[in-house]
Amino acid sequence: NGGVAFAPIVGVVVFLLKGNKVLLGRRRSAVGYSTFALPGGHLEFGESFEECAAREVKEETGLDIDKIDYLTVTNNVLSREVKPQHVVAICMRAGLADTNQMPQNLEPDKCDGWDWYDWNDLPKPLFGPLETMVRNGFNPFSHQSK
Ligand code: 8DG
Ligand code: MG
Ligand code: MG
Repeated sequence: NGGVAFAPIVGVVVFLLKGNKVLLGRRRSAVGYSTFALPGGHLEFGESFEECAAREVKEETGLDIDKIDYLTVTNNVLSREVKPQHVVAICMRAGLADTNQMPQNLEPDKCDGWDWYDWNDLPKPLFGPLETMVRNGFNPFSHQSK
């Protein structure tokens, strides 16, 4: 759980891509309240990044993902939040296992709902860590996974 953390925590976030769109939801959590963010959550004991990505996307949206790969990592010190936290975010990319699947809002206490957004016309405000990536020119479509 991502409450007050006195040590850095590991997050896994997923750029779920469909055509030229990415899945985002407006957060209801205290951290990043009301900002648009990727699906994702915290790495659990023993999980691979891919397992965590698939589990969090399933828990939050009901979607099954595939072609999961690693993109990059970001170091986010969210010191100005009501619940300050320092999260190392592992950023993954994935596609839909079945392109006809529709996202469901399975954690309505944490999110207002999921939708697809054109990468060139992202909603505002973005969650701080995502905003920083976009400002730095990060592009999940063209990024070479390593
Ligand atoms: P969990 O209890 O399900 O494990 O956690 P969660 O409630 O789903 O966690 P979260 O706040 O959605 O996010 C996981 C961590 O990743 C959190 O410390 C914030 C960080 N994070 C980023 N960027 C993004 C992002 O774009 N989306 C999400 N969801 N989290 C992000 O650094
Ligand atoms: Mg979660
Ligand atoms: Mg989450």
